[in-house]
Amino acid sequence: MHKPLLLVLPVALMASSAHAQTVNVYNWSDYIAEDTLERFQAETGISVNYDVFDSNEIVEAKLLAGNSGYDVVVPSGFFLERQIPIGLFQPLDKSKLPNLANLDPAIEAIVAEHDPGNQYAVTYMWGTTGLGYNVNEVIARVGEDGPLDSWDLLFDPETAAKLADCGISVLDAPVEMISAALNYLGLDANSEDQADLDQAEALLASVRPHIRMFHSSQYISDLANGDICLAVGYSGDVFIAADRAAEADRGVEVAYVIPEEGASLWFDMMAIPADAPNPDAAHAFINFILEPEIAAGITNYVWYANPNAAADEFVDPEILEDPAIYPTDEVMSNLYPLKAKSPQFDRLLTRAWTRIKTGQ
Ligand code: SPD
Repeated sequence: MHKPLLLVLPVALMASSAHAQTVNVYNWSDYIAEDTLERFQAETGISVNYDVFDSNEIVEAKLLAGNSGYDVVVPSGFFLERQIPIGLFQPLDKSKLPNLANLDPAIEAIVAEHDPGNQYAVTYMWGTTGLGYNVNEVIARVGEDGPLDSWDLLFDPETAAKLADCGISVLDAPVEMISAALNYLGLDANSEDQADLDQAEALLASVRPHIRMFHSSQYISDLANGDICLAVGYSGDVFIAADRAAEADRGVEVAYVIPEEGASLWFDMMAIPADAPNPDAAHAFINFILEPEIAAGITNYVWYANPNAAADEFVDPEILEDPAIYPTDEVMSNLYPLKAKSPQFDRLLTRAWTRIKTGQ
């Protein structure tokens, strides 16, 4: 009489507690497929509170303040790297993440630079930061033979001046923008040297009059609508803009380029805050994202590469074979990974960035 009860009761309890569970997720904007959250809820019974951000600095400020209320956050590796040692995350319980087996060991090895032993975080998606442009408007101003695959579009003051009237937007992301300037100057993109930073600041200041907007997500719709003609942007976001422009069919053609001088390579990482209210639900969410068809579904919708080797067969061949999304070894050799910044450099960087933005 007692045995069947014992077998049945825990299942009933599990089902009712799963229904009562919620996972609080904080992710980048425009970074998930339309049906991902719905499918997660249908599969696990866990509901999702989903908030979005467009800057690593915002996530970091919330985590540092504590009690963010989030169960899963998705900072980039070069921010996560300095957040792990100060105790902002809890170690993953890998026994709850069987789908870790799907991850590409080559990507695991790269992100272990940020998270030694892959103990605290799992790659969500990864990409590059390059240039998105309105093909017709830019060619009309710089010519077919202009520097269409070069950071000259932004950093050469004469070229940038030609594009000022159709609109230049840059990321409001100091690490990204200063690294791009350092790299363009032939310096180490991750340099923390004051003299190097001064040169990068001077370069950005020289083109500042031609920059219309500092924003890290608005360029998607602005490019798609033809409201700007050049954006420093995240790879997938520019592809989303290109897709929306093509769908609208109003004569706007958007292209993404990894400039010949190189571009940054970054990895956005799912991690569980130390004070997460529901770590079990967080593990369930991360494990779900690691399902091959789910990861592929996100990639197919947001045009970012995923780290999931088992997902490749479900990724649209057009995406899988695009070297600007899944870089070949040759493209990869022209990318520089962003590294964590020290607090000292961060202070210098923040001041420099404020001067650049305010034009002082
Ligand atoms: N819309 C999704 C944008 C993801 C950008 N990741 C940021 C990487 C920072 N270097």
